[in-house]
Amino acid sequence: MAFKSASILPSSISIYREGKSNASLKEAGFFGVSVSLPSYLKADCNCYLIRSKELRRSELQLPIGTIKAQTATTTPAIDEAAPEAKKTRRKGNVIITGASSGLGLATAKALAETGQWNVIMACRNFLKAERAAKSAGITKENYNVMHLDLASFDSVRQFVENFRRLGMPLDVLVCNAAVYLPTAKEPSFTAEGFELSVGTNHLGHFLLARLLLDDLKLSDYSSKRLIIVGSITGNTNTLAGNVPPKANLGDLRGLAGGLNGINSSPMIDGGEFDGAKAYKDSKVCNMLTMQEFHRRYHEETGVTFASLYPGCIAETGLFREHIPLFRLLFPPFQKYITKGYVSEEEAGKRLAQVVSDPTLAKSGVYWSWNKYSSSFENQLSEEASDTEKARKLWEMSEKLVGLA
Ligand code: LMG
Ligand code: NDP
Ligand code: PMR
Repeated sequence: MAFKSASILPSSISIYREGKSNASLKEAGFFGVSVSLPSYLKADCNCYLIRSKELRRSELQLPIGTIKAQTATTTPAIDEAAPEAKKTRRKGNVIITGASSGLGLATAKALAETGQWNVIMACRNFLKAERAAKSAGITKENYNVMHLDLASFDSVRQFVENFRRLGMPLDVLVCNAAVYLPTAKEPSFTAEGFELSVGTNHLGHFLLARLLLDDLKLSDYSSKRLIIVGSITGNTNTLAGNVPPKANLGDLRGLAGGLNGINSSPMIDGGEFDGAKAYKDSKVCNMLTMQEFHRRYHEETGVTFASLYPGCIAETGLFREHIPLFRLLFPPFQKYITKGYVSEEEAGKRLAQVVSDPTLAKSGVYWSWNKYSSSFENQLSEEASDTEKARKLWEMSEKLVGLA
């Protein structure tokens, strides 16, 4: 565990690397500078076609996996069971967006392997997702692939409808999918005309999560959760968050204008298009949204809302648009220099913990891991924990996705 500072940072900026919070450490810094910092600085049947079997499941409110694993005669026993026993007997149902590669796929695998979870892989490319699941060795009793394109509100709404038709309870939703367009010179847009990174990573997930909250509320699972993947690069209280261009939502004027690049800027803060900044801004939105969900709904619904930085998974598809030299140097840079590197498998286990570990049930938390892979509650940057900005972001996002 280590909190580090670097000479490129102004003295007022605080940074951390992986480490326990609430500690003050002294260690050689990133550029050899030694500093002490306080803690806070630092294809087959796995599709959603509705068949008669599913309709019966729908009536019974049971997950597909339960039916596959048990005979019909065992199901009434579940209904008759004492409430506590009922809570723990069935498999959990978890939707993971963007489970066709990287972190999402690794998390799907980690959860499916336990035999305790039915993973709904919500993906824009159905065939790719099926192939990915197969080559990852996820067994078919433990997953379904459903089509979801977060860059289209129609697709998000259609997904929710299709999921509801399955009749299975929803216990955990993981908003994981993302796009990163660091080399784009011009913005690209979602179906409804929002800049693609914020449109996909934030607005698509915002609509999805708002709609599926109703389903989560109905779950009788022991711990129901809504998880939105965040990142260190959106947090300007870290070294990684200070690599230009830095995240900054400003006064949200671009978002208020519709992020369409026509009569408004494509950037949330109203500035010139910058793909790397748009991604980092979208991650700030993800972390603010998680906290606003927590403030608005945790008490009323009992749902746990959480975000996380899983570590730097330097080889995922996220960097597919970056220049080849970056893709070549970035993994060794993270492995040997920053030591922030984490494998897809390890990152998947971390997110799987946030999904299912009873010790990570606290709501409103941004989880990180130290170098021994122990989780801790991390501190968000000033902007990523700004309650007023979170409220404004929520209200504007509601309008943009058509919920207000
Ligand atoms: C922005 O540039 C772009 O403007 C934007 O469009 C978008 O692309 C965005 O975030 C994406 O980037 C930001 C700028 C950072 O990025 C760069 O200029 C490129 C930096 C590339 C860094 C990639 C990591 C590769 C590092 C190479 C090291 C290879 C090491 C392999 C080691 C193997 C070990 C066995 O701009 C800044 O951050 C400004 C500050 C720059 C600080 C100076 C950088 C120091 C480099 C630190 C690396 C240390 C290298 C030591 C080399 C040792 C070699 C043995
Ligand atoms: P990947 O590119 O490997 O995975 C992203 C996934 O999102 C893919 O499955 C992709 O689908 C999917 N996706 C993209 N656009 C859409 C869309 N419009 N609709 C539905 N799905 C879509 O990247 P990572 O695994 O690295 O990223 C996963 C999460 O982890 C992201 O939220 C990212 O911000 C976060 N993260 C990543 C870090 C890293 O170091 N890699 C660090 C910190 C956070 P397809 O396969 O079809 O392209
Ligand atoms: Mg960063 C402790 C140092 C640290 C960590 C944990 C990360 C994570 N990065 C660190 C440091 C640095 N990075 C430094 C010193 C530099 C300048 C050389 C640097 C550069 C850099 C670039 C150009 N880093 C990057 C990029 C990207 O394009 C990645 C990005 O910003 O994607 C949005 C990235 C990342 N660095 C990370 C992590 C986790 C990323 C990727 C993804 C993300 O946040 O989702």
